[in-house]
Amino acid sequence: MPNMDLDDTIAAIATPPGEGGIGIIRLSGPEAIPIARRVFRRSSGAKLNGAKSHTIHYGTICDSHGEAIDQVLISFFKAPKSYTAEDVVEISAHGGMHVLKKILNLLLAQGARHAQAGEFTRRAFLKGRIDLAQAEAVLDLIKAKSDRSLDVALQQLQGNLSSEIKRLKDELLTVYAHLEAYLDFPDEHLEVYSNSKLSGKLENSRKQLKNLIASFEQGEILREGALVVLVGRTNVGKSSLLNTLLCRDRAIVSEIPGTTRDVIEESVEINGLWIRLVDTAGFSASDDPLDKAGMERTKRYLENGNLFLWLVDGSEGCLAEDFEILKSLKGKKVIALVTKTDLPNQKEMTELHRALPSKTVLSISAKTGEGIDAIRKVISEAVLKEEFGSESVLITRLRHKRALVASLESIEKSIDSLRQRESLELVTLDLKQALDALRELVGEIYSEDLLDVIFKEFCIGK
Ligand SMILES: Nc1nc2c(ncn2[C@@H]2O[C@H](COP(=O)(O)OP(=O)(O)OP(=O)(O)O)[C@@H](O)[C@H]2O)c(=O)[nH]1
Ligand SMILES: [Mg+2]
Repeated sequence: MPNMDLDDTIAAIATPPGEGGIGIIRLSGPEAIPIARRVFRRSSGAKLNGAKSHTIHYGTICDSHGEAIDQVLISFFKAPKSYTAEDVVEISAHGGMHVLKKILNLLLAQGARHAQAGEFTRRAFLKGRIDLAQAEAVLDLIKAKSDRSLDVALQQLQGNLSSEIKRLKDELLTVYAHLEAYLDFPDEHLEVYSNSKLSGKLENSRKQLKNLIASFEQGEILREGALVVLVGRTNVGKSSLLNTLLCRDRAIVSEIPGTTRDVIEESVEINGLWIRLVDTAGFSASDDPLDKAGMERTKRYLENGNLFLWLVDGSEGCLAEDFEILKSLKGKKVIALVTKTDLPNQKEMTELHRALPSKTVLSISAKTGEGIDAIRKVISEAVLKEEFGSESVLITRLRHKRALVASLESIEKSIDSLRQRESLELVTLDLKQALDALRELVGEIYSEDLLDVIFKEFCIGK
């Protein structure tokens, strides 16, 4: 990232492009307050001298010739009690792009530098106001699309993951410091932990790390959305169900088999969860090249779905082809939906009930709405695991998981070394690596490249 200097003052429009009620421009750095004073006049025309931290003032932004640009509210936050832990000024102007750009250009002409993406949050991290996991949570919170993903991001921002990592680190550090002291001062007859006490402590850390790593599957689903895939023969009602769950007419529905040929993915919030619903081309043995291409695409989704809704037409019964589809879902989480229950002549589904537990079979009608709320309930129950309540600390990012796995592997190595009665130096070395991996997770150790990768996902002005 070019021109990243922590000693200069940065400025950016913090609200999204387009027209809005208000638009906010943010300034941060040592010159933030002097620059703001130069461009702001109180409504009385007086300059703003000695504005206190955490105060808001009404007035006008004027250019270098004294020409008014906009009437604004201006807020002052003096270091370190601000978002970046630097002096920060926020100008709430009218929310039009032209006026906001004019004010921004004025600030740049007064010596501010245009901020890079995520640079305000990067400064908050570099100044120690938040750690790296919290900085990432800022982005997750902005991008959250459901109650649960918002909840997880907010808890991470408030430090629940950071405290958990700190606790793990402290436990390892106690063992590490003890071994270091013992090795550094061999003549002082310090008492070393017994092998079993050491193993017990490391085993305990191992277990906690494993539990945290195991939460990733759930955490990732909450952050990125669960992939729920609708599969079934042609004409069983997949697209009709997609439309019903989305509450809009998204996919074409017709009585012609093979209507849907491409995969359609749309997102929707279901009971507080972000769900990526996928309608697929119906399974068919057709030789038509377009049908075949559609089937290929459907098959790709069979690998990655978190949950599969297997649709069977209740007015036609469960046919051999239906069971073929179920076979291709072996090992996956499947819910069977018997569709079109509004039609007469519903067929017996004895074999279907025999093949699946009763809790996972529902009868539905996209036409009358029967069973649709029940599907929503079953989807959310299948996606949200009971053991992860709203208070649980969840790992939501691959970067965090990788750091925890690295830490776990080092601890397992140290446990092995102890078991094989290797030298304590070796155990200490592994412990140091386990600790370093945890430090990387919260950003006590970092590279500029890593920060570039993390913060480039942010918008400018955050
Ligand atoms: N009576 C009744 N008809 C339905 C219901 N759901 C779907 N249908 C009808 O069944 C036919 C096929 O519906 P689609 O939703 O297009 O089925 P599909 O599984 O997407 O079919 P393909 O895209 O060809 O694989 C249409 O004529 C729908 O109107 C239902 O609940 N009740
Ligand atoms: Mg369809």
